[in-house]
Amino acid sequence: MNFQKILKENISFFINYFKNSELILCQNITTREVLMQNIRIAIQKSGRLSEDSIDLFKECGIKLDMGKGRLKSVSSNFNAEFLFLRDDDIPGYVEDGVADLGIVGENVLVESAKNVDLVKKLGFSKCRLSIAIPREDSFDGAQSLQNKSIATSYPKLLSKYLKENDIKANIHEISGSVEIAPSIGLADAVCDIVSSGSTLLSNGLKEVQEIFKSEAVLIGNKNLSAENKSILEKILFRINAVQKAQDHKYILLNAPNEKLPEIINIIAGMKSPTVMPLAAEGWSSIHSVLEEKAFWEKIEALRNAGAEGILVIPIEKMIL
Ligand code: PRT
Ligand code: ZN
Repeated sequence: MNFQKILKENISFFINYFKNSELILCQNITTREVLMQNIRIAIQKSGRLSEDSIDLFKECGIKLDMGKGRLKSVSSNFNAEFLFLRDDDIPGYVEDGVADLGIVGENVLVESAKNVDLVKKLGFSKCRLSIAIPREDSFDGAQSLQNKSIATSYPKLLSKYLKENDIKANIHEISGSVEIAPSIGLADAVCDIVSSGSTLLSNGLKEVQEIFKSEAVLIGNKNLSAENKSILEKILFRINAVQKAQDHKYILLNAPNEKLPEIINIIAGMKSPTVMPLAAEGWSSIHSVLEEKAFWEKIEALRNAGAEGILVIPIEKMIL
C-alpha cells in the first residue's frame, strides 16, 4: 500500500466519522425539539405575585425572558413556555388546559372555584382575607354581622364564612377599592385582603375577623400528559431544593474539645455534624446545618455551651 493510498483511506474514514457524528448531533437536536413539548406555565403579568414567581423559576435555574409588554416567553434552557396573564384569569386557563400550570394566590384559586389541582404551596405573597368594620363600631363575634351589608371582591369565600356561622348578611360585590365602602355609605363592613393592615387603618377601619389565610400556590391542570407530569416532577424537585435551602442556614463554629458532646447535642437534628481539629491545641471546628425556625434559640444555646467564632452562611440549594 503506498503512502497516498493510506492517506486517502484515512481521510475518507475521518470525513465519514465526522459526517456521522454531525448527523447524530443533528438527530439529537431535532429529536429533543420535536419530541419534547414545552409545559405551559401561567404567571401574573404585573402585580404582587410577578416578581416572586419569576425569581422562583430563576432560582430553579429555569431561564425566562420577561421583556416589557411580552405576553409569552419560551425558556432557553428548560422545556417550559411562560404565559403572562392577569391573576384572576389563571385558574380558568389552567382548568381549560390553555396553560398546564399556574401561580396564583390561594384566595384567587378558591374564589374562582375552578377544577384544578393545588400542586404546591409556595410560601410567598402571604396574606389573609379578613372582615373589617369602622374603628368606632363594636364587634362581638360573627353575630355582629347579622343583617349588615359587607363589601367584598370575594363573595364566595365570604358567603362560605357567613353560612358556616349562620349569618344572614347582604354581600356587595365590588372589584376594587373595597376599603372605602363604609366611608361612602355603601356598606357597614368590608371583607378584604390584609397584609400589613395599614390600608384598613388609613381608611378608619379595624380588622375584626380573619376568615381565610392565603399564600401563592402552584396549580395544575387535572389531565396533564405523561410528558408534562415528568416535566412537573423536575420543577417540583428544584422548587423543593430551593425551599429547603431557604429554610436552613449553614453554621460554622469553634469550640473547646471538652464541650463537643454538649454542642453536638444542641445542633443534632440533621445528619451528624462535621468536626475538624483546629491548629490551636484542644479546639475543634464544627460545621452543620440549622433549621431557620429554631435558629436563634440554638445560637443562644451554643454560645452558652462555649461555642465561639460562630459563622452563619445562607445556603443556595439543598439536595437531600
Ligand atoms: O392585575 P391583576 O388582576 O393581575 O392583579 P391584582 O391587582 O388583582 O392582584 P395583586 O397583584 O394586587 O395581588 C395578587 C395576589 O397577591 C393576591 O391575590 C393575594 O393573594 C396576594 N397579596 C398579598 C395581596 C396582598 N398581599 C395585599 N396586600 N393582594 C392584595 N393586597 C391589597 C389588598 O387588597 C388591600 O388593598 O393590599 C391592600 C392591603 O395591604 P396592607 O399591607 O395595607 O394590609
Ligand atoms: Zn386580579
